[in-house]
Amino acid sequence: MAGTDQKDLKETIAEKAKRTSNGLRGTLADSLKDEHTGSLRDTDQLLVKFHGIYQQDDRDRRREREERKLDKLYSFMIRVRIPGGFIGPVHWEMAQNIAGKYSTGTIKITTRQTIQLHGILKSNLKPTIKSFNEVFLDSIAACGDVNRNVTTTANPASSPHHDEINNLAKEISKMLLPKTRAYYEVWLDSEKLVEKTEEDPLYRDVYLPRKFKIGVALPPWNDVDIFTNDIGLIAIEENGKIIGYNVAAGGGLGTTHGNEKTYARLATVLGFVPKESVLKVVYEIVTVQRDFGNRDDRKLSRLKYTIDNMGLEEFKKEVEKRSSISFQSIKPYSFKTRSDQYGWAQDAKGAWHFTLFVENGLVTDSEDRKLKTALYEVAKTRRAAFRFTCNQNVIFADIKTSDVPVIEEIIRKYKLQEINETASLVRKNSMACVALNTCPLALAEGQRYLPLLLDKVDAVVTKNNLNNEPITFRMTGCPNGCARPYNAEIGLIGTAYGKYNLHLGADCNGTRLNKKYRENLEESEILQELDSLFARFNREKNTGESFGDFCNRAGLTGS
Ligand code: SRM
Ligand code: SF4
Repeated sequence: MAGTDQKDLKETIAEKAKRTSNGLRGTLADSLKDEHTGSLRDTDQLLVKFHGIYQQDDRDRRREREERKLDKLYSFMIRVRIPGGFIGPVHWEMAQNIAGKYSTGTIKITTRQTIQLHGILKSNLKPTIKSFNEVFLDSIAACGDVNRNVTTTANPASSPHHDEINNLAKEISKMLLPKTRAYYEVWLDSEKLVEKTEEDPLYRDVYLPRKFKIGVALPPWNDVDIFTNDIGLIAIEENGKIIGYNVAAGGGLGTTHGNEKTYARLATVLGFVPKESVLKVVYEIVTVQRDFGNRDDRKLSRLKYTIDNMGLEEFKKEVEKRSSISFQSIKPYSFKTRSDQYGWAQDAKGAWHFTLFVENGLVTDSEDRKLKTALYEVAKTRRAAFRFTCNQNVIFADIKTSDVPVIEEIIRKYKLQEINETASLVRKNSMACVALNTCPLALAEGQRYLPLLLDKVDAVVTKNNLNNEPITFRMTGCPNGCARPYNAEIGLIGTAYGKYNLHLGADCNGTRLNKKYRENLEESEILQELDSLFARFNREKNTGESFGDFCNRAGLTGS
């Protein structure tokens, strides 16, 4: 093996792709020009994720294309970077225009407060990114082994400190962006600014071993599902001011069926840091993960494994040493809900916000519901901004009192309030991931199936007189956990087409994981199990006890 050094022998394909990428450029420019295929070169498929783009193919059409001896039907998904989930009306209007012109037309609000477009052809990638850039939106680091979209408690009416945590999310996002100009060169045809790869003291040429996620929560609201993040910052308020943050680390949900070494984990609260120290601490947690994270096995490389391998105390000490900041004792806090506050709410500054339930985050027009048209009209008024929630919903936000009637008129015209009012509580507390037909990892359906299943679940709920119970119900098409099913009161995790593991026993505020209760259930079995569980819950629950707490108390958490 002449010319192969020790490093090459040990290095995984992903690590080598990063190290030799020339600042994430790879051969992307050439891949894009190649008109013989709708696909990118193999290594470029890995690198393009750091630019917020995934290569996919239409899985519904795989068999037919195979029979016709055709290549897969390749297209791309773009995920925009929107820290805190806030964009203006101009941005939303542009997103819809782009969606109509270059993608399937549907916009997906994700579980991390941003939006995705699917079905973009290779030749339309550059025009798409250029159009987003016209309104100063980008997709840098929305995916890849770097820090991803930073999430926050969504509704400004939750606290007078909402602006402050939003600004923090933006600062963190900016601080942890890769320094390379590759995005601008590849997609926006910017001139090459430097011959050599740009200096990046954080990511260097190795980036992180794996994806990295950060959220900021304002108790008592936990819509951001703070403990599922690699770093969760919990704002602590004293005397009407945010004085600092309890820092939690090591959350992550992805597991692999059959790989016992993988597990879902909620973040552990390390301690309190004053607000002037929080950026430094966040930065150094990231450098510890960069230097200590597992680069040999991507299944075991998230921060949760790094912490468990190092030991919590050792990990804490390393962060303290690097940041020269000592964690103080954890300050008291408590979460009371993960639900969005549907309908109108006014914030401390007097602005109004209308939260709309968007089932599984899919903004589209159907025969009986013109959701996309309604959102476009709201944007056109320029009287409301848009805030996405980690529950895949949208808030028409920051509306002056004098502008409320204009927005109300659109809400009435498109019967949006009716969506909020007619959806059952379980449905309003449900989420599904994308899964089929675009997700290459899906074993079962997600967002296409959950609404149909919930029609039947709703009937079982009603039969058992539980219509007033806001039970969290989450479904994913595989064990990666994109709709955070591992801390839902009812979690359904796809194992094969039409089959799901049923998990029970998480609490309603997102502070306890559930456990696997039954395996490989088909729809009829799911409904049967839920019927008997709901009947028992109705009979035996204590006053005020949530379904998850009941399952946990009753030991309904294991096969
Ligand atoms: Fe996710 C991979 C969709 C939130 C854990 N996720 C994927 C991919 C990109 C599949 C792939 O690798 O090719 C999916 C694209 C499907 C498609 O066609 O669009 C995908 N994940 C999503 C979204 C769109 C689900 C949704 O319906 O909203 C969410 C986008 C969030 C965003 O805007 O950034 C999404 N993914 C999550 C979350 C929830 C969260 O972050 O709050 C998780 C669990 C938390 C965590 O990270 O542990 C999550 N996604 C994963 C994993 C497992 C990671 C792991 O540590 O094992 C994968 C697979 C992987 O990384 O190898 C994955
Ligand atoms: Fe795809 Fe699995 Fe994530 Fe669902 S949970 S989007 S099936 S990776």
